[in-house]
Amino acid sequence: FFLNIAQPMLFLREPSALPGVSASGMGLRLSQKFVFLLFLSGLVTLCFGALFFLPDSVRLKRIFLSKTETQPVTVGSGSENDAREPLKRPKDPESRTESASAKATSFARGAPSEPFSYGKFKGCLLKPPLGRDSGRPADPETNERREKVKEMMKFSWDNYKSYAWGKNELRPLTRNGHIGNMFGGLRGASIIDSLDTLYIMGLMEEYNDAKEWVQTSLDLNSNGEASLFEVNIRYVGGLLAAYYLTGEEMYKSKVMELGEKLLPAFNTPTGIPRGVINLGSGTSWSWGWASAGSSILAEFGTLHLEFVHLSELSRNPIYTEKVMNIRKLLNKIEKPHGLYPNFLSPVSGNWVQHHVSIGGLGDSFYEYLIKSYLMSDKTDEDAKKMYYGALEAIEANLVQKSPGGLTYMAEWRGGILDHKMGHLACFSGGMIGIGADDGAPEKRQHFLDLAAEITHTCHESYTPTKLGPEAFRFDGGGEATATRLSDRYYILRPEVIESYMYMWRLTHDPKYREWGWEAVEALEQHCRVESGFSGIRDVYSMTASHDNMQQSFFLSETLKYLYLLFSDDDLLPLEDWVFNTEAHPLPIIQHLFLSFFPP
Ligand code: DMJ
Repeated sequence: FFLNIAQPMLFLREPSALPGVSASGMGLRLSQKFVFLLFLSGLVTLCFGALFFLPDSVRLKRIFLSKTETQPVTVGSGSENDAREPLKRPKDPESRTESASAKATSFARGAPSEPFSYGKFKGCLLKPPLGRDSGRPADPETNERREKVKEMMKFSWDNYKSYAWGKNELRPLTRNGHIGNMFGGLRGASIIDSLDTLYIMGLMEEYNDAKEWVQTSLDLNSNGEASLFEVNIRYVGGLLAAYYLTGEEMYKSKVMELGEKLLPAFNTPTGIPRGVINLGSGTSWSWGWASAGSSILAEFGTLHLEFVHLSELSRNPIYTEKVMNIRKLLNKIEKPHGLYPNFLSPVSGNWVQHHVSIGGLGDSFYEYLIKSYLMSDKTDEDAKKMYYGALEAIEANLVQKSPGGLTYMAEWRGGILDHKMGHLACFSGGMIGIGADDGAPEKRQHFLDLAAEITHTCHESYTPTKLGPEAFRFDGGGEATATRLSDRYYILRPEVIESYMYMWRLTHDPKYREWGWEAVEALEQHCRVESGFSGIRDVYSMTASHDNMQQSFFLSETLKYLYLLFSDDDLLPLEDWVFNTEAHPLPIIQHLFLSFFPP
């Protein structure tokens, strides 16, 4: 492009240098050419200039400018040396407030210019990731319970290895593997989802088998249709966590390779990604079932944590830019009663339907707001504002009290309440709990109480098998009960146990460990089969009908949260780690977010 302009300019400067051309003829042709070339170069300059003045010129600039030129601009007057300083966190958690006020100055230094250093990262953690003694509790009964959970993990893993190795999930009744169509031809979802669980449990032989499989057999050159959300939370999240915990560079290169393959999903008029992407061709489209080609809030809103870490590791802001663009749009768009509906058009950037839910289709969007704030070491103020704003709207419009006194979150359909809560929505007890401390001072206790009430309601739904249904209702005389046959199944989901784990860490109320143990016993009684664990079709029947599926999130989340529940708090301490929505731990790094987006 540049050469085509430069060549005629040379020609005009030195016409006589052209061999075999008479002076007069040359003069005539020269003047014609001169006018033509002048016109042409004017046109080209105009077009080229116009590209840079388009509203979202960042992407275009990226095409024309070198990578270094696209790095964020350094603000303030920090020296070059300052810019290269490693990102530091205070060693003393008490001094966190001080660190927050120091942040503005640190940020003035701009983006880190050195490649990511694992050694420096480890030095920034406040505590050792596995604690003093791998989180082993002093109390013998708790330790026994923890050992039981570890045994369940080993049992699930061994059976997966025997009958489904390399496939996505184990079918424990038929003793074979399941591939499914969520991961676009990627394999080994249970392996990727298990890496960090095996590692923190000290199941090292199993962990090494998993690591070797990733090294030798995880093929990222697949050509199928993948859910952007599922690949992100399980594969990207799983590989990131494995890297941060172990420092194995192989995980880092794999996750970088995979991250790049997800980028074309964002090539839409608004930058809101579509739900499905072909990992080979990069073509993307919306789910057939999503109304009017829309994208789903819980899907495009559950990328932030992983994508910010992809930027951190690669030192390439593109991933953070993609998720910041989503946030920008969500911030700007008008929200009915302050609520975020579940469906948004990636073409117009408008809501498509006014259905709001803290359960399926909405859930982890809210989770990622508060976790983005926490993961940035409390520097990402926008995420904080959006989270507490959303929570206020949820409290004003969705939070209800049942006649029997149970607090629950209803769903909202264009202003009409559906008095139903999904199992998925039960993560919100934990979410509100971890966000309580950073709310307005007069609201902190209230948030903690609300978190405890929601967790209590979800525990109430776990009856009589002591496992809970997919959805439960509070109308028609029901109190946290599935009134429809089709809502009675339990597929080894983690959300209720997830909330027990957070509430335990926050309050140390022994009831959460008791409730967790109830769940362990119920899983053993109703879901354990000869060759693994299986979901069940009816939580109200004491005779189990199994669904023949050991979900990968059982290994990644359910068993991990149970293990953490019975461990000391110094195993993956919350001062240093946030869990992505698939329970993969990602580190809190001071300035992680702001190093690419200074305030
Ligand atoms: C997991 O994949 C994640 O927790 C996700 O956010 C919701 N669904 C499953 C577990 O139920």
